[in-house]
Amino acid sequence: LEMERELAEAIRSGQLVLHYQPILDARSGTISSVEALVRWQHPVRGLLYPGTFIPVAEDSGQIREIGAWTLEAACQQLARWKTMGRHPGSIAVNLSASHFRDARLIDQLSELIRAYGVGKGELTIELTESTVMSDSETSMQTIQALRGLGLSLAVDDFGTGYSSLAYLKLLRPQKLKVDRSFVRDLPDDPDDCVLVRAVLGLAEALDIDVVAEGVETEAQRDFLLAANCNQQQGYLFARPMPAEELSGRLRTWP
Ligand code: G
Ligand code: G
Ligand code: MN
Ligand code: NA
Repeated sequence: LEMERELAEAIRSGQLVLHYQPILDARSGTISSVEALVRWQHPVRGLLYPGTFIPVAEDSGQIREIGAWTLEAACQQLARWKTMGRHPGSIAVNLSASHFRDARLIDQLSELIRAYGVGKGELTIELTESTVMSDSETSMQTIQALRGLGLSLAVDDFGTGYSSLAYLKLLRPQKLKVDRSFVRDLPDDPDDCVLVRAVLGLAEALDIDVVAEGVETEAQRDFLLAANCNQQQGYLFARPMPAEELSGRLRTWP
């Protein structure tokens, strides 16, 4: 309860910050998009990571407020980078299941897109398999609405949840993000090698892009490149960092 009260104060008084982690074309080393990750600059406890407060916020319902704040901060940063003559490609925002199911989400997004001049594909929504799979009828409608707004859809932590291949065919997300648990033991674990190649084959057949998460070693990078998985994210390339640190590395724009 103490945390809940503090979190309400944090949202109100601007203690939340976004850090950005680039997703690279590992072949050329250029940044193709960035993922926004929320942090809490706590006045006493220092920089807190989402694992320490997102679960609390999910229980208290504050996750929707955090989500609304995150979406706006990301759109604002996108506009700022464009004004600076820099472009992140696309900014990806993680959306919680309850915010995804919130009836106000689509209006919120369409207002942000208008207010910040967000172009088609410039904002990506990351959803987990369990989020899209639950209540699939309503999910489909929300996904169609997101797409109608020109947003791009990524399935996060792919492979860790319950999902059917039928939903991939139906949803046609732009991106699958292969969970880092499948990347960790590459290239030594033969099962993971087979699994990752299978996901890549499936995605290629459905014309969906694949991002490998949690790439930490050159051996992982090289295995993935050889398997034709160019889009990679992980500590090998960069950790999540404040926007100002990333600005100089973004492609020039227009
Ligand atoms: O750096 P890392 O500790 O940032 O993130 C841990 C987890 O928190 C990840 O699973 C990520 O998806 C989640 N997360 C990070 N930022 C947000 C956010 O803005 N909203 C939601 N719902 N989850 C987030
Ligand atoms: O669930 P989601 O994919 O949104 O989580 C992103 C999380 O993964 C963030 O906490 C981010 O800090 C973390 N992360 C990013 N790159 C790496 C990496 O190379 N190794 C590990 N262990 N975590 C990573
Ligand atoms: Mn993510
Ligand atoms: Na993930």
